[in-house]
Amino acid sequence: MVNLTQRLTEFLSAKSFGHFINGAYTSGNSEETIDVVNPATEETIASVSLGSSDDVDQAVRSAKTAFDYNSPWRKMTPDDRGKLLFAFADKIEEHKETLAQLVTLENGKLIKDARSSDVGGAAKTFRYYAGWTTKIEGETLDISQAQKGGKQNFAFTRREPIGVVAAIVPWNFPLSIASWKVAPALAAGCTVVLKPSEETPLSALLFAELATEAGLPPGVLNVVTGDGSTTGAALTSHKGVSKVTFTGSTRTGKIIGKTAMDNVTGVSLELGGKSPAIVFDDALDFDAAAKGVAAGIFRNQGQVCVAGSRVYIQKKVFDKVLTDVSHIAQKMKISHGFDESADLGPLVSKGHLEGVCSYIRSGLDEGARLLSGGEQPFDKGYYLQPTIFSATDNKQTIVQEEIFGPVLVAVPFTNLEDALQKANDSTMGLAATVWTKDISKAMSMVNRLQAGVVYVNSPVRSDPNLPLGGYKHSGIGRELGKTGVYAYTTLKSVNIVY
Ligand code: TXE
Repeated sequence: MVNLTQRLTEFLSAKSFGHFINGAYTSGNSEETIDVVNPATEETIASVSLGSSDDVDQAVRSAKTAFDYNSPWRKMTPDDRGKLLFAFADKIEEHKETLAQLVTLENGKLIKDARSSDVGGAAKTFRYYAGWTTKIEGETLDISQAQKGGKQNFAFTRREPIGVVAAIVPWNFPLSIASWKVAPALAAGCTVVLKPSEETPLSALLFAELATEAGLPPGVLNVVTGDGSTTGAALTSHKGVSKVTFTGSTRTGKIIGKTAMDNVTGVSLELGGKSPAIVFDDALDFDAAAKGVAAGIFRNQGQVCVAGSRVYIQKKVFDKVLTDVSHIAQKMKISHGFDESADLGPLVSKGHLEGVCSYIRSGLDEGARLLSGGEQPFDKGYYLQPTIFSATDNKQTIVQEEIFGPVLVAVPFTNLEDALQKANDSTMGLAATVWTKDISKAMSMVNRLQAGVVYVNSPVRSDPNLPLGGYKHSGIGRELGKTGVYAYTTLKSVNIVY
């Protein structure tokens, strides 16, 4: 199908993988393993160890030792820490093709997206946060405490790294989402235990290997593979962890939030979305709007937290815009991820495909009109046609629940108030897009949409300097940007009386 790079061929020749702890592979304490399956061929690529609580404990201890006040990592100047992160970004770039091929093998996504979003995105994020290591700052504060004998106060705050970070990541962007957590945590001076998704653990292991090759001291970045209920739960409940950062489903986010609270551990949660795209009848350029709506839902097979999965189109242009989006969907080439001309690859797993298909059935059962797609095009592989529904009832399951697949549902609206009411009628609030040439209308939407990210006249894209996170059930806290690095610090207030 494709010529794998030499590094990847060598990497995969191990066939079964343990955890990456303290700068080296360990065999793991558990006999249990998890198969990693190629979603395009349904063949097993390799197997990884299912991390036990002992494995997790070993990883957290290693991260704790690396975080010790006298450790080489803690003694490093911010500038040197920055150089290491730059070196890691260079390593990621150097092995771009290897990492991208691995992500495509385990996730199924298009290699061009793996190159740009996952690997390119990870390198960009590490470079961005490498620059932050030297810019973490506290404040000096005038306080009102009277001191006897002419003495004075010198009060200030300092930001300190919070400690060992448990990073739990999903499968949809295995490397870029990992980097949104690992890069700022390391920039702040923390150490990390990363638990990748059981669907996509291999790229995280190679990522840690490369970090070590770039010079990261042992124990600073550890990877424990495994599932959620055993490995993930052991990690989020470990008393040695000072901060849990999670991206995944709202259901799991709630469990993790409760567990973190039991240990009074800091937590940030980036959960799912049901993000609206709102197209007004005065949109600047309807072609661009249709392309933007299609890109917003079909990129990465719709497995994107900010995917614009429900589109609200003003009545006058409803049919026109929807016909244009349907034409784009029908022309999409469905193929395996290594096909450079493909537009849509397979979904990540059989289980996930079945879940998405059950939403399609629910759409039909609840009376939504299927305009395009809805079928599995091939016998082998977890493929699904790009699917478009039209619905009039905003309460239908497919309009309300995150499907996380290439399924778009379109609903008409009459005016701005109607669009806002429908868009905000959701338990989620991660992102939204608005398509109009009227700046007053755009700003009115920007101000009133209940969403953590709003894009006008463009699908949502991530940028290391633009915070990402959600309103309502879409999460707590923000990743990326300055907020993203300060999330891994804790504040100490100091007063020197002199
Ligand atoms: O997510 P989970 P899944 C949404 C999307 C998708 C649904 C289910 O709607 O269809 O979630 O996907 C780990 N303690 N998103 O099952 O369960 C798990 O091992 C600690 C949106 O993949 O949330 C994996 O590493 N960890 C999303 C990670 O959590 C636990 C991206 C995510 O798994 C755990 C992915 C536990 N008890 C899915 N249970 C987004 N926001 O982008 C599971 N995990």
